[in-house]
Amino acid sequence: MNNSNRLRIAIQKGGRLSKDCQDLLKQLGVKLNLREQRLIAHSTNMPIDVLRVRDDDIPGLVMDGVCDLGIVGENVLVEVQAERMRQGVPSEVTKLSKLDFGYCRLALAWPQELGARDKSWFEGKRIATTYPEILTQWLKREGINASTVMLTGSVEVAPRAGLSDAICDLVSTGATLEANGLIQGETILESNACLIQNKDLQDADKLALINKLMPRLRGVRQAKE
Ligand code: PRT
Ligand code: ZN
Repeated sequence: MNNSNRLRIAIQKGGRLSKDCQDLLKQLGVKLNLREQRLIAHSTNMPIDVLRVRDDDIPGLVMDGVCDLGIVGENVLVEVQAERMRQGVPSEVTKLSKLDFGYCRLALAWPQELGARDKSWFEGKRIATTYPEILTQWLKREGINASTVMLTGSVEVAPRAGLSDAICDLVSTGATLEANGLIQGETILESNACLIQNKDLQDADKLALINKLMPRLRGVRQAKE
């Protein structure tokens, strides 16, 4: 558990969500002394520490109470939750808010030369993905027997490299799929960044600080509408 009396927030260190997370904290009035290489940044005007880590670690840090809050893509949250549930490890968090950045969709894709395909084509096929839990659950729901190949990067080259028949990857503009000669199919998850809280957080001072920040967050989100 986070025994420090400072509210600890986990954000992505370097990547697509980093700048938006830093901008959001600024808009909430949290002043940070961010030094590039530091794991922890201390706020200079509020009892808040910001932990900068890989996005994949954020759900677990919040679920285990190492951090009180975290900002992470729903795609990563759902994947980690499913994995931990299967392992019988605590996997619940309180979702405080959806955020207005990090939008993407997790979608199936296959080589263009195959042309249009429906879901039944995936029967017996091998699908490369970074999200094996979400994909396996979807395949089960759809009654499709297909195998998954876990790749943490370069998923889009898997069919060309002969590693898989198809892929299931995050898409935003679709340019990566197109550049790799892939057709986008069914979306199996839509995702935004979200703010999560440890579900057992009871420290009154920290809860009061969160209650002070939440109306500001709502204000920031409304201003964007
Ligand atoms: O190092 P670390 O583990 O922290 O970072 P990471 O490399 O795992 O993640 P990162 O920084 O790439 O993405 C962080 C989060 O941003 C993701 O978990 C999503 O919630 C969100 N996000 C939004 C995206 C995209 N859009 C996105 N387009 N994450 C990845 N992509 C990739 C996708 O995997 C594919 O390679 O971008 C490519 C497709 O983009 P388009 O525009 O060509 O379709
Ligand atoms: Zn990651």
